[in-house]
Amino acid sequence: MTTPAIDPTPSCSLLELGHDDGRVFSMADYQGPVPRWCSGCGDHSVLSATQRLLAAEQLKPEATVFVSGIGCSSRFPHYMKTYGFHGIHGRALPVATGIKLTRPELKVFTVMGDGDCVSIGAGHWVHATRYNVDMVALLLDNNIYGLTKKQTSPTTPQGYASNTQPRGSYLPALNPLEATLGITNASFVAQTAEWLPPHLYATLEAAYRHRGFAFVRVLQRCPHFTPDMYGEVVKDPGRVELLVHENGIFAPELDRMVEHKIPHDPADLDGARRLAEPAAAIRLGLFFRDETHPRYEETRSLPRLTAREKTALLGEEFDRHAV
Ligand SMILES: Cc1ncc(C[n+]2csc(CCOP(=O)(O)OP(=O)(O)O)c2C)c(N)n1
Ligand code: SF4
Repeated sequence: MTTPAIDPTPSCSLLELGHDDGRVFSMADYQGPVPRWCSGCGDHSVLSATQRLLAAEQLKPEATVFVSGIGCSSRFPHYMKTYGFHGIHGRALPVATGIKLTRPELKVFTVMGDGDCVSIGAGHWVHATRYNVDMVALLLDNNIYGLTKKQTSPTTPQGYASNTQPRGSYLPALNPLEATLGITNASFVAQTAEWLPPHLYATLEAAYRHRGFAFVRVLQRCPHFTPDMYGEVVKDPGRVELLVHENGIFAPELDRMVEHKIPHDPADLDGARRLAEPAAAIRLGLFFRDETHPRYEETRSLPRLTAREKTALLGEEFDRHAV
C-alpha cells in the first residue's frame, strides 16, 4: 500500500469529491518516490506519461486509484501520489472492478504485466472486458516475466529463449489484441509503444476519456532481460504502421515521423480484428471503440450505504438465521 488509509465511512460526500475546490495540480502532485525500475526500463515512460495526463486532466489525487498485481510493472501504484493497491499476482482487475462499483466517483486505473493480465489473470481479463466497467486497463507488455527473472510469458515470441524455456518458447505467442477484440462487449482496444511518447500520451488520453473498459496494450522494453526484443523497431520508424482516422488517436508529432499509415475506422470491429493479426510491422493506434456497449455499473443500482450500515444489515441477516 502506498497512500493514506481509506476511511471506510468517507467524511466527504460524492458531491464534494467532484466539486472544484480551486486547487491546481502539477505533475509533482502525482509523483511518489523515485522508481526502482532498471535504467532504461519502459515502465518509466508510461509512469511519466500517466502523471502528465493526470495533471492535464486535473484529477484529484484523493479521487484517483491505481491498482496493480505483482510484477515489475505492478510497482506502479507505489510511484503515484494517489490512492493505490498493489495486490496479488493476476488479481488486479477484480480489485479494480470492486473499487469502481463501490465508489463510482473515483477514477480507476489498472496496471498489469503480461504475466499478470494474460497468464495468471487471464480469466479476470476476459470477464472485466465483458463487464465493461469504466476504467483504464494498461497491459505493460514486455513479453517476459521481468520480476521473476526472464521466465517465458504467453506473449514471448515463439523460439525466444528464456530461463524457463532455454531452447526457445515452444508455442506461438498469444496475441492480446486479437484476444480482447474477440471478447463479447469489448468497448475500447488500443495499442501503443512506450518509446513513442506522443503516441503513448495520446492513447492514454483517449483511454481515459472513454466511457467503459479501456484496454491499452503498451509495448514495453525490458532492457535488463530482453534488450534485443524491440531493438530494430525502436530505431526504425519504417517498422511501425499507424492506424489513422478522424475518430482515432491523434499524435501529430508521430504522424510526421511514421510513413506507413493505415486508414481504419475504430467503429469497424471486423477490420480491427484483421489488423490485429500478426504482421511484419507493429501496428499502433485505436483498433476499436464503441461507447454504446452496456457497462455493468449501469445495469445494477445498489443503495449507497456506509460501511457501518452494511455491517448492520449483514448482522441483521445473520440474526435471521441464528437459532
Ligand atoms: C500466485 C503467484 N504466482 C506466481 C508468482 C510469482 N510471480 C511474481 S511476478 C510474476 C510474473 C511477472 O511478470 P509480469 O506480470 O509480466 O510483469 P513484469 O515483471 O514483466 O512487469 C510471477 C510469476 C506470484 N507472486 N504469485
Ligand atoms: S527487469 Fe525489465 S521490466 Fe523489470 S524493471 Fe528491469 S527493465 Fe524493467
